[in-house]
Amino acid sequence: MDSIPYKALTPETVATRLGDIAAVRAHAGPPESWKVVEVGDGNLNLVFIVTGAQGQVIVKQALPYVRLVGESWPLPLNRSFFEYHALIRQAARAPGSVPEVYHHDEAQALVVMEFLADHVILRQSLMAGTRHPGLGAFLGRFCAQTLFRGSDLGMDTAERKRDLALFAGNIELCDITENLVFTDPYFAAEMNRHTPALDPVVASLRADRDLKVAAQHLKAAFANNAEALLHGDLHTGSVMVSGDRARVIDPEFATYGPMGFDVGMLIANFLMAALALPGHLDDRAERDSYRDWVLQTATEMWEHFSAEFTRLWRTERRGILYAASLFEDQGDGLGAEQARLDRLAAIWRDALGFCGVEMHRRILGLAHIAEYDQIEDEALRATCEARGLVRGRALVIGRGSIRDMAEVTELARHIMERDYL
Ligand code: SR1
Ligand code: MG
Repeated sequence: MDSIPYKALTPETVATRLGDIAAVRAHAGPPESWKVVEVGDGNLNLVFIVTGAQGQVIVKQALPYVRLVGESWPLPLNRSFFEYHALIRQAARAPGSVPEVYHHDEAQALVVMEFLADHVILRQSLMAGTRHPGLGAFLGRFCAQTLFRGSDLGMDTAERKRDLALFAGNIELCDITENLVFTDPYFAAEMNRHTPALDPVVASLRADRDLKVAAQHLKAAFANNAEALLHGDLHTGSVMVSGDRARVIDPEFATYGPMGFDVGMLIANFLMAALALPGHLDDRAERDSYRDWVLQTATEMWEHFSAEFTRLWRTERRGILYAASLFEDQGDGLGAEQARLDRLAAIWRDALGFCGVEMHRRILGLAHIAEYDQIEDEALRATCEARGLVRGRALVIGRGSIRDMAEVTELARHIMERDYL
């Protein structure tokens, strides 16, 4: 049977098009009762909230182009297929950490999933100065479980190789990351934009040979080191929160890459949230206290990542790497520990570098972040962004010598008191 050709949904067509799907009816009730609104505010897709007699669901559908830019930038629909496959793997590897998937239609490029009642996007919450207890622990465990269990440390070799081949098809989204994160910020690429007052700092970054070389080393690591299945776009816009609950969403950029990429992107987005606070919280004492919470959350994320990675290393290391037959089975538990520490050190170093380039691209590239963009006072925005650029450089260049999160957060505090313009 021929499948129905793809058609972008509208609030008016959702009930007709999805009303017969049992999994959707089971969660939302009969389609006659549905009220549908489109709420997508991301860069790429349509997102509908369907509210019915029985409950609510989210319908996420890919558009055949980049929503942020328009039809002039075509983008394949198969990103929905990769998002679905990433979501079901994350659900298995880190139970309870992602929305439940109810239905996937590959031809229509859509995923129907759990509606996260009362949740908001973490980025918005960070601008509002809201605290979320346990967030760092949740994110650290999510990264450790998805990355360890999605790598040659934890996976069966045949499954891993099949999976690597499957996600190798996510070409165009990888291409976006490769260009937007690692290359475009470092020259005057067509779609870049930045706050004009940053010009002198931007000129000095783009003339910085060491920085450009380091960014390309990081790009090589992203492109060549298929260490684990990554979320691939793990910023604070890809996390939803409600009090002490959190879920990770939007893994359409999923690809095999270095573990430090997800971890570093998260750290970057916490650092930028802290650096942008002068634009959002006026009261100095409140701002300093909230900055400390944000930095502490980033620290806890790394600590919980390390602790959970360590636990998994000791209890679930059943993949082809660092076989127990070479270490524990020979009475050489210390050898396994030495290898674990080496792996963690490599992830840490990578994470710092990825953190730095993520900070640069969110200030200089196409896809900015609300924390900076919503600072209306242009001079203040430039001051905050300049600190982000300087901090980003220090992380990229210093990634081999920065020891721990205490050093990272101390430097962030220091930089927040300085003016680089
Ligand atoms: C053209 S897509 C721009 C950015 O939006 C996504 O959220 C990713 O971060 C991507 O780099
Ligand atoms: Mg996204």
